[in-house]
Amino acid sequence: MESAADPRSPLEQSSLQAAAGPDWQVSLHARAESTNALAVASARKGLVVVADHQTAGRGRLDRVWETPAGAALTFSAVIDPQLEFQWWPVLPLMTGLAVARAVGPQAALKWPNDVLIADHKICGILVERVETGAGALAVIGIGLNVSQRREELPHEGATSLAIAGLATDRTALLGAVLGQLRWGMGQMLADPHGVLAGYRGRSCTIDRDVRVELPGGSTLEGRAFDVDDHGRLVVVPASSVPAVQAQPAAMDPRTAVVVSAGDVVHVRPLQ
Ligand code: BT5
Repeated sequence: MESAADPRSPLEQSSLQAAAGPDWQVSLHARAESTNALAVASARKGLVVVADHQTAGRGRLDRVWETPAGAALTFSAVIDPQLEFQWWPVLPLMTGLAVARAVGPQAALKWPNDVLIADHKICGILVERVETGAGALAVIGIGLNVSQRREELPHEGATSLAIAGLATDRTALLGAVLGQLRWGMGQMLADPHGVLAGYRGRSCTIDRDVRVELPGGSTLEGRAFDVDDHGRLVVVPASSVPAVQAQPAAMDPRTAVVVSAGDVVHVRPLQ
């Protein structure tokens, strides 16, 4: 196990496997370009690819996920969600909820699936779908900033568990996140609406003024009103918010725009 004194001591295969438990098969790489790439290439249910140092982490839309050696938890878990197609878009949201539950009450969710602490990004999530002869598997990629110091983070809007004063044992964190992921998968089958309710309960985007950068290059400004049952962000455009200080209840949801993909900037908190 990692010592509390040195959160960057190398990860160990046997300790990770013990923390993960028998539902998962951990494959530890001292160094790998992208755990998602490795997991997609050899996807099988229960595989968990962990990199002690990930050197070319993938974000969404070909962006990069940057983490120094030994300072982050970077891994990809392969699951067989057994979900109807309509529920697949909720998987990244469920993953964010699982990470937030593992991190603790300070963690909040920025749509679609960033985990924040004190409005700073602590975790990024990339879910990829892999078609196999026996159906579709999901590769759940999670990058959690653990012991980075401020100067080791890629931008001012990022933070780490160490900066937040939270526990930094990467082995224990892997076990905690996988445990919550297992819970989330069960909930997705039993009560997906409950997962969305849990997501909304930890959302720090709902009720905020936002700027949404849409895939086509256009921008939508307004107030985030809700996350709907398909996991989409419901935004009331600024032009139809009667007054900037209006309370959410004063908005007319009939003027709302539903966004299924995009990057959100939190413009300012609701007063
Ligand atoms: C994400 O993309 O946030 C998904 C990141 C997923 C990374 C994991 S690590 C394990 C697995 N294997 C992989 O190859 N990937 C997954 P996106 O929403 O597009 O955000 C990317 C943006 O986050 C970048 O453009 C940076 O601005 C920012 N960023 C990069 N590294 C960061 C970090 N360590 N902490 C906070 N923000 C970061």
